[in-house]
Formats: sequence, C-alpha cells, structure tokens
Amino acid sequence: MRREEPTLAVLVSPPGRGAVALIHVSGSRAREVVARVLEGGELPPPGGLRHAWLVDGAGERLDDVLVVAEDAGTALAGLPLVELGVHGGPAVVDAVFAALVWAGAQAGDWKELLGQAWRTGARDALFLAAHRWLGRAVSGTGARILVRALSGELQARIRAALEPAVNLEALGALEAASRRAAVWFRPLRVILTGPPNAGKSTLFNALLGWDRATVSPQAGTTRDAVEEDLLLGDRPVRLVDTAGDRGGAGGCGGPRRRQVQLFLADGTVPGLAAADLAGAGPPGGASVRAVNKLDCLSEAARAELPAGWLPISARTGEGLEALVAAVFAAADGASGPGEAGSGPVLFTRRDLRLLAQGLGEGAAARRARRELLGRARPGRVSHPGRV
Ligand SMILES: Nc1nc2c(ncn2[C@@H]2O[C@H](COP(=O)(O)OP(=O)(O)OP(=O)(O)O)[C@@H](O)[C@H]2O)c(=O)[nH]1
Ligand SMILES: [Mg+2]
Repeated sequence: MRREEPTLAVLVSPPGRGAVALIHVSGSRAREVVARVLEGGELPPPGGLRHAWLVDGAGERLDDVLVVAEDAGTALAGLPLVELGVHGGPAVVDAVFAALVWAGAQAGDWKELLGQAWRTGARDALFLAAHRWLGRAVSGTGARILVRALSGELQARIRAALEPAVNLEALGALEAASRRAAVWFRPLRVILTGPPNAGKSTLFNALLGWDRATVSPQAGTTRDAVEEDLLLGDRPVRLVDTAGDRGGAGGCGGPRRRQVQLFLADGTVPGLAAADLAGAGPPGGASVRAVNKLDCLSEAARAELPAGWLPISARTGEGLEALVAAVFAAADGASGPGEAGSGPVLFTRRDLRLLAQGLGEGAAARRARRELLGRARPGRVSHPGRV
C-alpha cells in the first residue's frame, strides 16, 4: 500500500506584495488540516468554493480567505487539494503559513508539490516538466509547445511512434522538430561589438525597450559588459553590450554554439568606405554587420554603404526589424525553427538526449526508447529530473 503523503502547504504565487496570494494545501489530509484553521471548520465540497475566516490555533481571525476545494481525481498530485486565496501582503501570508503548520501541514515549495505528484504516479514526467517550465515561460510559442504536454498531445505522439512497433521515421521527425524548437526555450546570446561610440549601447537600449545601458557622445563609455534577457520576435535572447573594440568579444574557446556577434560600425565616421570595413567585424562564427546612425547620412552617403552591411539607426529604429531577422538567420543557418511551433515537440535536454539515443540500434537505444515511453505515461517510472 502507498504510504500516506504528508500534507504540503505551498505558496504557488510569487512572494512579495500583491492583492492576492495563493496557497495550495495538498496531501491525503489536506481537507482535515484546512478545516482546523477555518472558523466553523466547514470546507466547500470538492469542486466548490466559499469565503471563510481563517483563524489561528487560539481562534483569532487572521484573514478573510477564499477557499477552493479540488477533487483528488483532477488535482495535480491526485490527492485532495485545497487552495486558499489570501490577502497578498507578506504578514498575512506568514501568519496563514504558521497556522497551517500548527494544524499539521508541512511548509514546502512548488518543486516539492511536483515531487508529490511524481511520487503518487498521478502524472507523467513530461506533464510535470511542462507544468514546471510554464511557470517561467516567456515565449508565446514556447508556452504553446508546453501546453501540448499538459494536454497529452506530446505523449500521444511519442506513444504512437513507439507502439505497437517502433517507427524510426516518426521518431526521427520528432527529434528534428524538437531540436529546432529549442530556440523558443534557450536564449540566443547576441553580443554587440564594434568601435567606441558606434552606438552599441543605444542599440542595446532600443532593442530592450528601456534605458538600461549608459549612452554618451564620449568614446569608451561602456566599461563592463551589460547583459539583459528579452524577447525579440517571440524568441528569447540574451543581449550583451560590450566596451567598444574592433575585435569582438570572443573570449577563449572559440565561438559558442548559440551565439551571434553583432558588429556595429559608425556611419558618420568620415571616410567610411568598403575598404575600411572590409577587415572589420568578428573573427568567426555566426555574425551580422551593421552600419549605424543612418539618420545622419545623406542620400548620397546611404547609396555608398558597402554591401553586406545592414543600414540601421539605433536612434530612430530604422532598419532594426531587418537587423533582428538577420541575427536569427545567422544563428539558425539552414535550419530555422520551421514549423516547430505547430506540433508537439520535446523540450527538455534530457528528453532530447533520450530521443537521439533511441534513434540508434542495440540495447542502449532500446533502453532509451523504453525510458522515453515511461516518461510519456503516468505512473512512477521515471523521475521528471532537473528541467
Ligand atoms: N544620430 C545618431 N546618433 C546615435 C545613434 N546611435 C547612437 N548615437 C549617438 O552616438 C553616441 C555614442 O552612442 P553609444 O550608444 O554610447 O555608443 P557605444 O558604442 O555604446 O559607445 P562606447 O560604450 O563608448 O563604446 C551617443 O551620443 C549617441 O546618442 C544613431 O542611430 N543616430
Ligand atoms: Mg556603450
């Protein structure tokens, strides 16, 4: 027989100040524990909700809360779940937690809640991984991909490729689509390089949408690299502004795999010509070259800009859309994200590795396919792992 699951009390909304904080109480004795801290001791029936006074051990009122009871059959961990909507200030949240612990709950975090769902075998590992990733998803396409693992579409695709017989072609297609879909989850590093005063920090701020980096007419303003995560065209990007130089920010170990260097030249520098720019730019790897301050250039000067350099104005925004498209084209090479956004794909590195192994032959490949199948089925077969 399964051992009794401890009753966890978990703050599932972000900590801090807010109108409402949500606390989940999940476990075999969740209803009993919450009843001890509700004035009158009356819970709504599973599937129902009600307002109630939440009280401490001495019966003193701590907050007016909304109590929602979920049926064990639909709850994440397959155990009784009670959700408490309390006022969002830290003082109320702390007091409610103290009362719940007094009543027999264990304070836990969101990951422990997922661990409970894994232990009970109520959910498959891919569902739990998607549940966790959705809590920090920033890309809309990425979120839609994760939802396909909540709805079971992804698991159905995996099972169809493995049962009743292994369909290597279907597995291969899933692997290729999943690899391309990584762009929706793992940020592309875009490093701004180029001579001092070219407008790197201005471009950094323009892409970011707010003034994060210091901009000044003085050359050498940026000293230490500044990094920010943002979305460009729904794709996660880590943008890096660097101190001006001509060589680029290569570091040791050669160009990274998911990295593009964006080399910026100053279009107002007198005598700027193809010859000046021919040798300029990053040493290797994926790169894009752009000439900035287009807004200062005459029609004649614009016409003379060298081929292979994108004309932009970080100040007015002209050319930035084409620049972003060029950055992604440089990063993707021949294999863009393609149609990855429209079908169920795998998203964790671990599952991608299993799938790649499963495409081979022999005992190791068979083991990998078995494990993948286990991750697509409810039951305590495979730990969701670090995702
Ligand atoms: N007209 C015009 N001026 C620009 C543009 N982009 C940047 N500038 C100006 O160029 C100067 C240098 O800009 P920064 O963004 O500080 O240049 P940087 O490449 O970061 O310079 P360092 O950090 O010193 O290497 C500032 O006076 C900006 O206002 C542009 O598109 N048009
Ligand atoms: Mg700068």
